[in-house]
This record gives sequence, C-alpha cells and structure tokens, in this order.
Amino acid sequence: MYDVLADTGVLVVHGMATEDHVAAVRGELAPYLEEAAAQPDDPDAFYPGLTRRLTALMHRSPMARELMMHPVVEALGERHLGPNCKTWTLNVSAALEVGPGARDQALHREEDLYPFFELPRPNLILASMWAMSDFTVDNGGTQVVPGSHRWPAGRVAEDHEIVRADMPVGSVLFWLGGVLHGAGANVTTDDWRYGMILTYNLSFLRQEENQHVSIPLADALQLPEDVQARLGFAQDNGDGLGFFDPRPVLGT
Ligand SMILES: O=C(O)CCC(=O)C(=O)O
Repeated sequence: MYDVLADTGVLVVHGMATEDHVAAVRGELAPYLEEAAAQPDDPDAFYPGLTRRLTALMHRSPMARELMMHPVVEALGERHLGPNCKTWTLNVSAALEVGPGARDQALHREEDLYPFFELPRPNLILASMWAMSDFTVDNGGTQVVPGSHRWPAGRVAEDHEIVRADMPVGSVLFWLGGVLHGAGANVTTDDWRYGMILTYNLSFLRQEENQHVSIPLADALQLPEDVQARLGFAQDNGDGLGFFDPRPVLGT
C-alpha cells in the first residue's frame, strides 16, 4: 500500500466505507447539495459546468468527520506527510457531483497552491476521493496521471498516460499532491457521479479551505481533540505555531 502510493503517486483502496456510512453522509449533506445548482459550462473555467459542489463538510456532516479520521488515512498521512512536518491538517473538504454532459476538468496539481516549492516537490499534500457512488471511466471517474509527481515542470501528460478511476461505492482513490489529476468527463451516461474529496496538508502550510471560518469556534471546541487537531484547531505539537487563547473577553 505505502510503496504503491510512493512509487506511482496513486492508490485505490476498496471497502473503506460501508454503504450505510455512505448513505448517512449523503443524507447529512443532501439539504445543502440540493441548493447547489449545477451551472452551464464555461469551457475556459477551471471547474466544469454541469457539476454540483459543496464545501465546509466537516461542519455539516458528523459522519464525514469519521471518514476524515479513517485509520487507513491516518496511516498514509503518517507515512507520506509525517516525515515533512510535526502534524498534518485537513486542507479541503468538498462534495463533488459530476452530472451528465460534464467535460473533463483540466489536469492540475493540488500542490500548485504552494508554488514556492519547485517541481518535483517534497510531499506537501495527500489527497483522497471517496466514492459516494460507483465511479466508472465513463461517468466522471477522476483522471490521474501515475508517476507525474516526479515529473519536472513543463512536462505535459499524453492521453495514454491518463487513467480514470473505476471503483465501487465505498472505495477511496488516494493520490499525492504532486500528481496531475482532474474530474473526468461524463458525456455518455445519465449518472450523477458523487465523490467526496478530502485533502490533507503539512500543518505549517495554510489550509486551502479556511476551517476557522467554515466551523464556528464554539462548535469546533465541542469536537474530540484529535478531530480538532486534524481540522487545524490546535497548536503544532508543543511548538509555538498556531498558538491561541480561547478565553472570552473579560466581562462578557
Ligand atoms: O471531482 C474529481 O474527480 C476531481 C476534482 C478536482 O480535482 C478538483 O475539483 O480540483
């Protein structure tokens, strides 16, 4: 498991979530996703149209928080991010539905958020895509380019180097943050491909999704300490990074 991810930059693990757990997450997010209308496509936009997106999942779905802390994720984070930091944090949470007619998303790297580091970079991000419905090569299964985490800047993927995630509901596609990837096209099916992306970054880097605004402090402080820490509501293992004092202002 560890070597496959290190060597190819990509790994699929089946059976990570039960169908009941997937249904529970979907149920918790459904009222929010219903309001996330799919837009027509703009061919120049980074996000393809005919898709539905929802963020701030860790505030909205207690069952998704359990998946964020899955032991396999913890083990992969320890191995692939652990050597480069004291701890790691949730970087992004999003539910991503790819609807009929959606085009391929342009290939990109999660770690392009941090251009200070030259390619190929040390591991800064571990990404996971949870299959909340079956993923196929035709219905929008995520495109990934194995090995591209080791490519120099400027190398462009050729069609034969791109593979598309084909995995049953409850599986997870993992990839390292240097791997080229993007949502797949869904032009021949009537499916709504439903994925939940959770990415994790080294905790001394800024989180792409601002958890401190997405999750009110009073709610965050009710969560178990390990969950708070993964969300970034903790000081880095005893050093000064991220220190805080949650006591209220005197007299309030
Ligand atoms: O939906 C997917 O399969 C990938 C999504 C993605 O890479 C993105 O939204 O940046």
